[in-house]
Amino acid sequence: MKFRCLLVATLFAVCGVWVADASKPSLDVIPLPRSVEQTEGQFFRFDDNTTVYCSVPQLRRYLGDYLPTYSWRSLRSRVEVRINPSLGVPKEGYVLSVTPERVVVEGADYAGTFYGVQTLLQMFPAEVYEGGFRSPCSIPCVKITDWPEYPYRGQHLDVARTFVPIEGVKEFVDHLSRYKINRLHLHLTDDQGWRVEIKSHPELTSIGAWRGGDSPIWAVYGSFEEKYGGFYTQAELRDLVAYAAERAVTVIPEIDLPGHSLAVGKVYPEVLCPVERDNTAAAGYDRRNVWCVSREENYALLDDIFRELADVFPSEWVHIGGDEVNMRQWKECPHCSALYNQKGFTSYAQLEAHFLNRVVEIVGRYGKLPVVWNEAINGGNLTKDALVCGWDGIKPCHKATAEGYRTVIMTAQWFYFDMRQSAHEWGHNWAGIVTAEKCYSIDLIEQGFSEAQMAVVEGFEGAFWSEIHLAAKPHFENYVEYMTFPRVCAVAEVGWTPQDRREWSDFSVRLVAHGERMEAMGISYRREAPQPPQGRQITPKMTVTTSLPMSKSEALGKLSAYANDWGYTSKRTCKNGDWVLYEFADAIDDVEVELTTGYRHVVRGMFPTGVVEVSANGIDFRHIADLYNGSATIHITRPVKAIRLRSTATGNGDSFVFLQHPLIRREKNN
Ligand code: TNX
Repeated sequence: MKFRCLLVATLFAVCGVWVADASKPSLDVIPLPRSVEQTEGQFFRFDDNTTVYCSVPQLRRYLGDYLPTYSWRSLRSRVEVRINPSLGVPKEGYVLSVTPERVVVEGADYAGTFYGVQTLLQMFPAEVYEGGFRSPCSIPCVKITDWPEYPYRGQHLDVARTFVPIEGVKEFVDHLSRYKINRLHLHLTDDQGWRVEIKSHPELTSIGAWRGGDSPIWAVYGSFEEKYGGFYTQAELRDLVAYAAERAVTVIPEIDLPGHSLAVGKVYPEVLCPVERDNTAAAGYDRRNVWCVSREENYALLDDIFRELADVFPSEWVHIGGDEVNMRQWKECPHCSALYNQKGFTSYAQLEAHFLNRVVEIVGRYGKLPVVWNEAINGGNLTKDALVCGWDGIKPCHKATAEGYRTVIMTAQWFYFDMRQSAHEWGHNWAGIVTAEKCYSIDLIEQGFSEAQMAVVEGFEGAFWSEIHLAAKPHFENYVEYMTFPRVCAVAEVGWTPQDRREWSDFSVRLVAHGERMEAMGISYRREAPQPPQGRQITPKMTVTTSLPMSKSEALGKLSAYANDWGYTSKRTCKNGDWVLYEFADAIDDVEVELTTGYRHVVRGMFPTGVVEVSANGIDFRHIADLYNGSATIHITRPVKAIRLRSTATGNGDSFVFLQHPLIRREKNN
């Protein structure tokens, strides 16, 4: 027996599951538990005869997918899982004790017990996530006493820009719950779509859930010709909520108000301020997206919406938005400006808070508390009941906490998972490159938060905004997973583990060990930075001209000189036949040319459809490629004097086209 234990110990040491260092149990659990003590004995051995007694029916069902689990005790059940309210650990806490004879998981509540189970699963070989293990296995004798540092450990998912079918959302929740993430912030509405069924107003989804094609909602981020979208029925959302609850995850729905509401405005134009607009720059497309504050019927509509929403989502919190409101629409509105004067406001941020306070009243009617984006507190008159999501830098988080608002830290520079993880890959970069290490590095004391401010920090949240998701899809097995894992593991630990126990060097080692686990869980996580494009960039002498009027007079000169790596906007959107011409002083040959209309990393401001033509003499052009999402990469193998991009679309959802210089690379061996 002794020999077998030794053998098992050696085997696991080799496999890296358990390093048999007698003094210090080294598990690779994420998030790192608060306290791990080594106990008497070496291992508990799981074999075909071991069964699990679990007294919590909901958890028994869950655990049954991994281990043989029963509702009664038998001689063989040497593993026990139960809730023990008098355990003496805080909310969501658990104690997991392993002796050679028994394994006991006890949680202070359902969530705590669920987390004890997650820690237990992480002590097994990765194959447990594929539905059990193929051979007997041993886990080290330890006593883990654990509870979270912060009550809110969230992940946000933007399903408005790119729709994620309900099964995908459930799978995402399943993955998040492995790492003790306990909030899914579901961004259900935005300019590009309304994704939640509201039975009293079916047009919100029958019209508002679709963009592109013949929809009144024009596409901005891909999908121009095809009608694209989708929505969740209330039945599907109830199912999601139950599924998430089984995994100790609360789903917080967001209806983004009063801005980001172009989709609603297309369905019910009367909710917008009655201001006439000159929309010629946008090919006639009206891009107003802000609810009118002074139209009383708007609050009746919102009442209907939140009444139904509250019935579907049991969460005590509901997110009501508040970010990036274009207040010019209110200034121009005779009714809103009259209301502004009548209230004696001195800034339009106060008018926004006035609107949101009315929404707070509505959600309060249905037993809910509001969550808002950080701009919502700028007027100084928003209710203190609100939970603030600080996204727009660390300053707004300082402000919110200093004013005593309960605050979730989701600052873009650390927690925006739509940001790139290295220079040469898909993603935004307006908040910089956000690596897992960057995300892990947040330290509120270092960031100057006082004790009083820290006391109102509810926790942390990663955000996945999905403007790029749709266009990225063909290139990734699962773009959401690529962008969120493993960064969300870092958020999980930031929110769970006390700061003085967190160390990147230690976390990163554990994270490597989790590669195998994430794979077994079926997560297409990001493994490493992709290769940068091959070849040497060159800047052959060139002149750029275009049929588009440019916003800045120096634009074309700068583009011709490759002098601005960002680019320039035009004064209007594209029309069918618009062109951009790159003429070279000397013909280029044996090069790869990357051509982009729109932002290079965000498919916006582009020629939605169009062609690439090349010319050997600068006069006669031939078609060589089509633009896809505004871009094309061509390989030139015969001398070319000029390249022309020609739009075959009128309108791109924006009131501008964004132009850049081409990226020209000498191909290898040249
Ligand atoms: C800002 S974050 C936004 C989103 C965008 C995101 C892109 C926030 C409250 N507003 O609408 O998707 O940047 O990174």
